[in-house]
Amino acid sequence: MSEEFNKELYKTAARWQEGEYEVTRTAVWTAPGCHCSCGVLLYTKDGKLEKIEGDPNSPVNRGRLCLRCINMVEQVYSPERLKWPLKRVGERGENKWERITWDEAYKLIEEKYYELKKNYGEQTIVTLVGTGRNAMWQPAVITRTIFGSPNVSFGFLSADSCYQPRMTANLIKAGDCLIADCSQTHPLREARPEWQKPEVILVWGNNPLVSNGDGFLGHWIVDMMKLGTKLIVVDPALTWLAARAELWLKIRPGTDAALALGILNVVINEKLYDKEFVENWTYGFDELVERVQEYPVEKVSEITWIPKEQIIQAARMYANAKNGAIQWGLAIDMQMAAMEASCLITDLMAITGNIDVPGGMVLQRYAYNRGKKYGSGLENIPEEMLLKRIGTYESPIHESGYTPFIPPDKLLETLESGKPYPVQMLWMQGTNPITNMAGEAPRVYAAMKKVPFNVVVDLFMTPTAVACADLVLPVAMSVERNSFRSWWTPLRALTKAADRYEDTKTDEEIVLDLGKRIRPDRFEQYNTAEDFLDDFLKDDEGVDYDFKDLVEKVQDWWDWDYTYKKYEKGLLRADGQPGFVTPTGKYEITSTLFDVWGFDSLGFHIEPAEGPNTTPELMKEYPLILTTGNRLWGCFHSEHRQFPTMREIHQQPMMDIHPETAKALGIIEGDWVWLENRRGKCKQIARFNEGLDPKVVRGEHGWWFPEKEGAEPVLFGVFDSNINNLTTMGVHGPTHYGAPYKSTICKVYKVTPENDKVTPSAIVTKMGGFGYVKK
Ligand SMILES: Nc1nc2c(c(=O)[nH]1)N[C@H]1C(S)=C(S)[C@@H](COP(=O)(O)OP(=O)(O)OC[C@H]3O[C@@H](n4cnc5c(=O)[nH]c(N)nc54)[C@H](O)[C@@H]3O)O[C@H]1N2
Ligand SMILES: Nc1nc2c(c(=O)[nH]1)N[C@H]1C(S)=C(S)[C@@H](COP(=O)(O)OP(=O)(O)OC[C@H]3O[C@@H](n4cnc5c(=O)[nH]c(N)nc54)[C@H](O)[C@@H]3O)O[C@H]1N2
Ligand SMILES: [Mo]
Repeated sequence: MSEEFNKELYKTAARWQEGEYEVTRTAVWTAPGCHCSCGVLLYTKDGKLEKIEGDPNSPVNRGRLCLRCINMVEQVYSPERLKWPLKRVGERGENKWERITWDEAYKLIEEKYYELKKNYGEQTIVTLVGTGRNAMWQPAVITRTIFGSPNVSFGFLSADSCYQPRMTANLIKAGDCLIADCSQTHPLREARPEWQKPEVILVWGNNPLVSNGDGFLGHWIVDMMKLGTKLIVVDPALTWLAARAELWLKIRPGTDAALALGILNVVINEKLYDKEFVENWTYGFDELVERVQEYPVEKVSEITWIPKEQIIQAARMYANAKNGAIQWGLAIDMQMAAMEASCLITDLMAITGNIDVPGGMVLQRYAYNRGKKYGSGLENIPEEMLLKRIGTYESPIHESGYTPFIPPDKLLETLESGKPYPVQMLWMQGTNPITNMAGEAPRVYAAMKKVPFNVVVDLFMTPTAVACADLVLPVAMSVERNSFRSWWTPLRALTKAADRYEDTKTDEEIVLDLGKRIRPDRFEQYNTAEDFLDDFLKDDEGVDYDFKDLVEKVQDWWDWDYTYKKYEKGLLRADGQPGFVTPTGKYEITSTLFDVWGFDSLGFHIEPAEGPNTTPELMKEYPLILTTGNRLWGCFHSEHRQFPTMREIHQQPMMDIHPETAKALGIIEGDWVWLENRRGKCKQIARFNEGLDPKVVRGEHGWWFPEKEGAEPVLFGVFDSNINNLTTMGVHGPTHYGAPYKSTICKVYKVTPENDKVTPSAIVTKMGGFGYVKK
């Protein structure tokens, strides 16, 4: 470990006594929600968490913590937490429950399972999972290894439009994922002799200081800025980083593929690319040269609303930099041309010679290849069962098994039509679809109600649980669980420090308990959840350690492969040859896999499904472009609304609007306004934002009101401010990846006593919805 860390001041042991506190040095992940897993010191007394500090010796966060973590004590002891298993007693939606024991809950699940298996087949059990929390492999194992069903869906996230397009582009083109190199997780950090800071970071469709998405801590960018790195930011709104950038490209939502083509046009035509890399390591460059000629900067400027000069300047600045990183985000995935934009931006990283170089984009795998995630348990699904996956036959990426998921939009159609078979049970672990994840939430609500038996495994009584669940299982929080994690950040133990809250169980324990009951043959070797973790940790060749080692040697387990230019050194491919893990061994600008799937592997622009150029008629009624879901400091998706401190910071849902636009609509800042389009409406509070184009508004996602009545028609007010009353399901580009969550349209008008007599929640739960039928 580096001398940089002050061992005198900050201990490096896994656990010690400090006065009356026991201090556990570990990391937290979820629950409650987060992508990050920062290093922490947990201070407990008599098994109770009393305070939490950032671990100064953690190379990941170096002592820093976000407000949600600092607020952990309030969250762990929130009286709102689910305390024991609950069985529905009233009608669905009445919010009437009876306390049952875990044994009774498991018996109920077993009974259902055997009944469904006998009468309908295991495939009629479908699992919905959420984003990258510590509830990824657990529901996957329950579904595939225990229930034997092949149907795991990324919740109801339309067109898998989070991270899947970006990762797929990286993987098909470069064979591995590409992560911006801020020397982030190395103990020596900036002191590594072989490292150089990125001269430029292009922050694209991402607000990393708030979101810290996919394990990338936003403050690493601030660290780089302090070293002199310059920023280019692509965002329709003026973010904190955009305000400090050399160049801010204020893009029209949903046109990022066009911008990428414009930038590539300049890079290629001005010959700013890395000729050596292109010549020796790429496949299909000439086709890209041809393609970008279709996108001269004038045309791109028209499509994206970004001045031509800025596109040229951005291209020159990024390509001329000695090394440049791209920190990209969700907005790339949430558009029709998500896959196309992802491919093009990956190409930009490649042809500028920024792959696997210091301060560029490093080719990464999970630490020690320990990546137990959504694909877990697939090895237990026989071929004939795989053929029963819902909806995959229409989407080559899904059918080929390239993703472990089934397509969410097709799942919705299946719930509605009962074809190819009626779904009999939904297992939801770590997702709250109608509140947050699903596009067209009212439609998803109606479809989920039709499923005969639903289980929710969560921390809180959510609107989804009240509306649809028959059984609710309470889970433990991060500080109460033993687990581990590996992502683009090092492998780390998550060590239990606090006693278990009431009668909750960890996600891992639920896997074990159910496994022992339903598939004892597959679970007989495990006695505790820790045995299970040991097994996961040990299954890679060559490394022999167990969970206990991981906990105790907390200081030793920081790992990232920081070798650069691995493709030159034969370090990527299983055959030991130089090259990338692709069919051609080259970086694939035109993808052989895309050819097989029948997709155009060179990116192109796709207009948003609704917008000035596609639906000019509709724009007369809904004249504003709506982007949704910009992240909030204190809330992770639908979570955190029940914690008083987080609500003090985010009291109500806010929508951003340009003051001129608001003025023309008679709206003053702080007014409640309706956002409405063909599919529905919701209300949020207007907040002025001069950094937006006057024709663009932004609405927050994930809002419900735990303080309101749970029973329908109120249902915690879940549809009242739900931006997903306005978004879509079943609308996406040709690859089935990427839905326009961040580029739809709406109108905005003031809420008045007259137009606010019937709440959207009542409309959806009692009046059959907003009446929109897709034509
Ligand atoms: N606090 C908090 N952190 C989170 C989450 C959370 O809910 N809360 N969610 C987690 C998850 S699952 C994810 S995927 C990540 C996502 O985190 P990010 O990738 O940061 O995504 P967003 O905050 O949705 O949007 C980022 C930026 O994109 C801009 N934007 C909107 N539309 C467009 C567009 O069409 N093009 C471009 N270029 N930009 C656009 C928005 O104005 C915003 O500033 O955050 C993760 N982290
Ligand atoms: N309009 C719009 N909608 C969006 C987005 C947007 O930008 N705009 N963003 C989308 C994106 S990128 C994503 S990834 C999805 C995310 O959607 P989801 O990941 O499904 O997030 P939530 O709906 O908040 O549901 C998460 C639930 O899991 C519970 N939970 C938290 N931690 C744990 C745990 O460790 N174990 C278990 N068992 N449960 C846990 C929480 O209490 C919560 O009820 O939302 C999407 N929705
Ligand atoms: Mo996400």
